[in-house]
Amino acid sequence: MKSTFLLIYFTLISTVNAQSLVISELDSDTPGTDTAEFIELYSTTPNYSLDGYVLVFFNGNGDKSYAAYDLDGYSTDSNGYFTLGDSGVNGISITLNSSGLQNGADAVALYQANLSDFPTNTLPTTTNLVDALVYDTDEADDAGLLTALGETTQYNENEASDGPNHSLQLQTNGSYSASSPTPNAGNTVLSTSFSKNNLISIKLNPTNGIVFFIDNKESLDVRLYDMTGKLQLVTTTTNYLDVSHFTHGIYLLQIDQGQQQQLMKLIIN
Ligand SMILES: [Ca+2]
Ligand SMILES: [Ca+2]
Ligand SMILES: [Ca+2]
Ligand SMILES: [Ca+2]
Repeated sequence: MKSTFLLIYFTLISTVNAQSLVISELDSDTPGTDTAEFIELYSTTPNYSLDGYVLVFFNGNGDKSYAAYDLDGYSTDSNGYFTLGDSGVNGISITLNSSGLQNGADAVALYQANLSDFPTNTLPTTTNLVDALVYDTDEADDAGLLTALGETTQYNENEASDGPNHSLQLQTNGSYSASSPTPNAGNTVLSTSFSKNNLISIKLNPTNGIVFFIDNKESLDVRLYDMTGKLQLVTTTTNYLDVSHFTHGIYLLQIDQGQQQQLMKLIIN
């Protein structure tokens, strides 16, 4: 049992380690004629160089690429954000071309590759893939895109029935939820609803840096690891965890309650 936990633990550590740049937000469907679309990337390291990265858009109709953006020469800003979008969107560094960002079922994928590797109509691949988001605005799941990009979940920008006014935003557990757009800034929705398989639900208050354990009454043993796997915090708590003194970035949160254990990615803004 213990060795299984350790295996899962080290697998997660290596996954977190490898993911220094993520797709943190996507807005494909915007009011009117979709002139406020954007994609936000986030790095745990401020001013992170984007040399060697390319962002590729895949059309779910045919599952081939329809646009690609070379990120060579760019870097994330002092808060770790980098945004591509339609002209006029707050904080964009690259303006999307006329093909825009399709409303789904479609995908965006971040690769460590060259622009020349992804001419229009290239098939999706997991080779050199850094991160991917398969999304829709009420369309059915595109199994082809999901499989080709190694993903299991397609996220719905219209999940709260307000797709034009919502974007998909990365949550603390690595999933995406729809809320009011926050281009080039911290995602506003950081509360997380876990599936019933998970031990507890948490809510992160990004302003105060407090992780709340929702409706939990039992004592929890909590450990927080940084991206190098170094233990940063060990404590026992029931209701909340104060992470306000940690520098922003991606951490691994390990929660033990009796014989149960939960591991999750925690993004501290
Ligand atoms: Ca669109
Ligand atoms: Ca499409
Ligand atoms: Ca939207
Ligand atoms: Ca954001």
